Amino acid sequence: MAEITKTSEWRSLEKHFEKIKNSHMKEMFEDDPNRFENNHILFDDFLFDFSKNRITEETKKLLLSLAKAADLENWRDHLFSGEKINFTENRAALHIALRNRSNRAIELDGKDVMPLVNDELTKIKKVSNEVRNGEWQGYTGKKITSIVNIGIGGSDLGPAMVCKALKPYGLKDISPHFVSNVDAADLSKVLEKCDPETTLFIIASKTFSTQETMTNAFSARDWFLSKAQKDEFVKHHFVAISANTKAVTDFGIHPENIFTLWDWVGGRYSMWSSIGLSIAIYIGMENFEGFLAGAHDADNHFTSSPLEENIPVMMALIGIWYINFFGFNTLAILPYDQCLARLPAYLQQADMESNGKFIGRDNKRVCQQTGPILWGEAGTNGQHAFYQLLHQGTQIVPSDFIMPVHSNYQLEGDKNNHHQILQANFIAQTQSLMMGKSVIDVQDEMRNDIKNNKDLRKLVSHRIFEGNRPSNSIIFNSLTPRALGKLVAMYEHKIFVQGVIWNINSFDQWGVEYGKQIAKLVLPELASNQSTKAFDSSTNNLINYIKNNT
Ligand code: G6Q
Repeated sequence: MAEITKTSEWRSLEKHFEKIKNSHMKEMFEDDPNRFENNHILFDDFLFDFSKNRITEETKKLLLSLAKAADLENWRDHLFSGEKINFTENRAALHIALRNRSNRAIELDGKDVMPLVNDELTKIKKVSNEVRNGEWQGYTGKKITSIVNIGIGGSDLGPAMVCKALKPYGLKDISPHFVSNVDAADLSKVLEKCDPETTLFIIASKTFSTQETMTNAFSARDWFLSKAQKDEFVKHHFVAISANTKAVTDFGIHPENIFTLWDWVGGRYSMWSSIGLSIAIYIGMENFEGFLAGAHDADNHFTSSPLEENIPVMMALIGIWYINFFGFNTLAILPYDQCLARLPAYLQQADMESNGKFIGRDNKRVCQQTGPILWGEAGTNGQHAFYQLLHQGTQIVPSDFIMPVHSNYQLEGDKNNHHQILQANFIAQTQSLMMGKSVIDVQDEMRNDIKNNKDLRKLVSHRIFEGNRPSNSIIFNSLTPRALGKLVAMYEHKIFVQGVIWNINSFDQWGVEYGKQIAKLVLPELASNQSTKAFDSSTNNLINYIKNNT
């Protein structure tokens, strides 16, 4: 493929950008009474409204041509047919097989992977049922009441986000905990809440060599054995999910307690696999299957909807429009549901680890910006903090507003309409970011309060809102396992589409591997009695300062 920025489609977008870069959405809405009609997609109970974006019919047409020029449809086929598109690791990216509820054959190296996936699901079902119904007992015969997932990055963020989001579906007498940071504070705080007799540790690590996870796993085992005393009891309290069976066995986990992961499942795409065991235990297998089914619905939508009616495709193209043409380099994820508080962190990994790359598939430096800096916070909390910058900052932050129509929570006899207030805030924000507030409106508003014209003139400019700040609105019926599966999978495909257009490999993560590598070089220097000269002067002095003050 030709360098994307050199294609005629890219050049047409550049020209078009010059034409519309100063257009205001307010006028676009005034000019076209059907703007919403023409700029939203309904998919099951999902409404994706992208009308509050700085796009015209022409923009959409040109962006869709860009997707075609990048051969998107073919790449989508490569992804779904198990080709080794993660070429730097010689791996397929087959997370879609993990949630393939149709059970159609998906071949890798000429072999259907579905029997493997189904066997693993059967095992997840068996263990999660046993833990939930008390058949799985601790070493003193007690039922499990705490599950502690020890993992980091892709082996933590997904299950942690989902268990929080789907708490209303969770079993009341089991508490899920997540330990990721090697900072002892993380594990200590969780252990304070647990009893060795009733705790099941899930050691989640694809490689089973990640320093943070292994350190926490060894400490958890020490904590357990300090009470249980006998190694043979480890079997009742430790299970592992890994692609590295040997390392798991060496750690002392019973072979029956090992769940398999394959190299074709990337860490950040792994919560659909046995990495989701904590989810299945907490919300039950039926709900976990609902979650998978939601993702499968999104997969079908992505593969079968025409590009212009395809939510992940349109999300991706709008993102490209902002990042590569307007130079708006961040994306805010703003869920108006407290249960989705961890969604921004989850998507931050999914997006930034997948598309934070400067080398293209052609092994050359890319000529355009790639993945956005993704961040966010649950609404309405963000409104009382960083939304100031969204409304009046010099940088423009395209934002995704996400909200269910019905909340899973209702206060008894709720006379105060919590959810309606939340909804009103969501709508008010997207509307005002788009519309802004003009000088005349501000003057009218202030005239009653400030009688002195001189003061009025001075203060007006501070209260003006330029508007024209873009947002997507994603509204769905309620936060069910199926809806959550759908939502996350749509973002996964949005990320994929952008990776295709930027011609990068969205499925490796050499930056993460680099972090793992360098920490191992520093550790012995910190541990030795000698002062270090191994690195640059800043690094040496930081290490020596810590040692001198320990
Ligand atoms: C995800 C990344 C990374 C990974 C963690 C944990 O895509 O590869 O976040 O999940 O580094 O790795 P392990 O599961 O091997 O411990």
